[in-house]
Amino acid sequence: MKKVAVIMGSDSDWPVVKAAVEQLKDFGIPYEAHILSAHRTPVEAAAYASSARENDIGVIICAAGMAAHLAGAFAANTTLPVIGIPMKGGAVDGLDALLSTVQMPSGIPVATVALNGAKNAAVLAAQILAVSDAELAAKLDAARASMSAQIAAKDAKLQAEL
Ligand code: RP5
Repeated sequence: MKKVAVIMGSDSDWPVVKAAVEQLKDFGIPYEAHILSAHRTPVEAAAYASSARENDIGVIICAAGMAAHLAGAFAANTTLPVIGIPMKGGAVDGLDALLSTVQMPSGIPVATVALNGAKNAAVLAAQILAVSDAELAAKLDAARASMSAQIAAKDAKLQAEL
């Protein structure tokens, strides 16, 4: 199976981003995680993105806050799918990161999840890899079934209280 690369702009992003890594572990997806910055380590970030495909990576997740150019900078340097996580925080609590991540120019997409949406970034990465992996697709189906069962149990509990 191809790896998922989980990239964050700062170690301050890690407490949120680790939820993506936990989800990848749950699905048994190989991953690597790195701190790279579009602004503070631009050369290293571009080199990582440019060589990602030859390094057996299938999907790249990029988390960044404020003037969040990390996902866009990665997307500019690879044709692998890039998923952006805009991070809450800063003077406008993530609105800047959301717009910086989602408003990409035509032809260079970034699939943007919600503010701090680390778990969904990992699930989306899994769904992309599962296009050509039946075993992983079965794990995704099982996770959906488990979610449905949990909601049904909560509804039954609610009904008992009415
Ligand atoms: C962004 O700036 C990072 O992704 C982080 O969300 C934010 C703040 O970074 P630090 O100043 O905490 O390193 O580049």
